[in-house]
Amino acid sequence: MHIRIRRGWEIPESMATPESVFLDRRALLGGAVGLAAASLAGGPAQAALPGSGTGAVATADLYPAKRNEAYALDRPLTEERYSATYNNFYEYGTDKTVTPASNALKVQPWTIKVDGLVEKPFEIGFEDLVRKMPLEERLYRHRCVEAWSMAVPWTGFPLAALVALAKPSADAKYVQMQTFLDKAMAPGQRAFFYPWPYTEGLTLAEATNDLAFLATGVYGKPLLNQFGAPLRLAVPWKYGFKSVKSINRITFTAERPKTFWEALQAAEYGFWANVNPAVAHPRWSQATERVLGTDQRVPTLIYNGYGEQVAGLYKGLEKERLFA
Ligand SMILES: Nc1nc2c(c(=O)[nH]1)N[C@H]1C(S)=C(S)[C@@H](COP(=O)(O)O)O[C@H]1N2
Ligand SMILES: [Mo]
Repeated sequence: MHIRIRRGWEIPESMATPESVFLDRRALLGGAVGLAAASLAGGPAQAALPGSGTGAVATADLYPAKRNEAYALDRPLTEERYSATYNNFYEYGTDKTVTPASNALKVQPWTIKVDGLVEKPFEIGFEDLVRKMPLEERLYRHRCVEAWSMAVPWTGFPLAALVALAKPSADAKYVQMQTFLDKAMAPGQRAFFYPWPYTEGLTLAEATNDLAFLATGVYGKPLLNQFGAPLRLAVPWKYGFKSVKSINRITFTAERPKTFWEALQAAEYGFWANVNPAVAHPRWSQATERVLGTDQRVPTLIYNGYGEQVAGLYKGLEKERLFA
């Protein structure tokens, strides 16, 4: 039997959910679109982890990597059976059950193109890249803009290490990261009204912050496809949509990149997207979050609890829409 002391903030969802969230939920179920639709409902609690996704088996010998204890958690890890069966990966469908469809993702071979404002553009095979990089495990929180959260053990390397490899020139101000574009491999990309490929971006200062992480694995093994194999971003102080999956191109630019969700719906999803419980989404509150795999709803923290590491990045940017 599993007994656990409930901490102060771990109050049941029924007690913590403000009425506005219940109302929003009803509105959403009444026919809202895309990103929000499945958000506030419960995740499927499947008995066994489906054998979905091959991961990058050629690099399986690198796992598990040594845990970096500097990145500790204030909450239990989300069990893999929940986090691996409740995913946002629009390339494979707009509901949370993309796991079977994401079997179509082929991650071997996988090449990453590094271009734009760099000393010399290059392409590098995923396996070459990952074997060059200092792999470590970090426990990170993840807060989706849809008001659910998880806590997972990513394996990967600091994005700063890739920036160093790329040698951006002095006029580079942003790092744009993109997912592959291949309608045959990703049926979701046949939906023409989305601005494929999925594109995200950070300022160079954000990208070289210690917390910005490129994940190649999770739960001590290579990423399963549904997590965004073979290479995905993890920027835990920002809403989850910033953490772009299945990256195959990294471009250094002088101009702020237009991101996927910004292109689709700029009023709701901006470039900065830093987590802030005090700034509501236009259609729902961000004050609390449902913890995946539990019946709990907990308060959301400013910068998702990572303010000490990242708040300084935003000094002088107060006029920007930092929290949406
Ligand atoms: N390419 C791509 N990356 C993506 C998404 C997506 O649909 N496509 N969804 C984003 C969103 S909204 C979230 S919350 C996280 C989900 O990551 P997870 O499935 O590993 O929990 O991936 C992000 N990265
Ligand atoms: Mo998300």
